[in-house]
Amino acid sequence: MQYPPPGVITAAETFLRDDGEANTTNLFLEDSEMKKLAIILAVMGLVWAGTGIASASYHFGDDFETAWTGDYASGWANIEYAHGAASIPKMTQYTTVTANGHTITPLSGLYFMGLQVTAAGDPATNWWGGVKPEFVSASALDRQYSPWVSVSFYDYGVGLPAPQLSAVPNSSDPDDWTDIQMGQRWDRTDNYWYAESMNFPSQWVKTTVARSVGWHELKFAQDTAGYITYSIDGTPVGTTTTAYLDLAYPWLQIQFDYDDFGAEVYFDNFQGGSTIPEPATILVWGLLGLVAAGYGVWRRRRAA
Ligand SMILES: [Ca+2]
Repeated sequence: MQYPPPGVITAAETFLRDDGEANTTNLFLEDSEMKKLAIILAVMGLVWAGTGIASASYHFGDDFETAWTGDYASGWANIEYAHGAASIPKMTQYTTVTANGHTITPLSGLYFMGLQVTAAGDPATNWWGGVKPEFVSASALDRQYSPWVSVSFYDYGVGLPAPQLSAVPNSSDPDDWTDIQMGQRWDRTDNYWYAESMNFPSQWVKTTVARSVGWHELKFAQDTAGYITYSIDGTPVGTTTTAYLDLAYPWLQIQFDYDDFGAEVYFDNFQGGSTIPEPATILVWGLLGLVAAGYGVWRRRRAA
């Protein structure tokens, strides 16, 4: 079989909203303009600690409660692929999967809607599909800020298909396009797996966590040394072998067998963030200003 592909994201940093107010950590805000984009952007709450030293909480997410039109939720896009034609996933707001299994605190307190990702590419060439958020600040996910990314997914308890959380963290090797992945595998019915691919192919590691029907949470969290820990439902199950510069470019993936074309998987509560101390706060606010002015920090990974 083919292992899931390393994703190649050529552009990431787009829009961020600075509400300009002092907030408590992880406070979510929604304004009329962002409603049109059907995403929740919660960014940059200044938190003053008891010592008087300011720190900032950067938080982004999408709970998929707001409807969208077209094949991609607002703020989301297809992901590129370095080894051939890009997959063609389709994003649909779902209402049919029970919310009763949710154990993760939702972004906005709403469990009703989620994200269905359906394989919609050419079944002769695609065995996966991936969608990427375009509202994430890569610079705020630098390892010095202890960044994290998580998502809930629904496991039907069968072998097919497989929802996965992925990211393409930067390393010090300019030719590297390593990605990290975590979740189900389409041809495994026992436990959850994670992978770290230094270029190609991926090296999958079986966790000790058995698959079970219902909602589960996948999470990446990076320490200041650069290593990224994989967790399932709050339990750490492994760590990357490489120290990365950041936890940038997260994305969601569906992986399936060719014969299962049209398969679909379910996600909800995609989110992430970091903690930024005062000196960096100034820098990030400056970066936010640049973004607001229309400058994106564009990054291109080498296509193999
Ligand atoms: Ca939701």
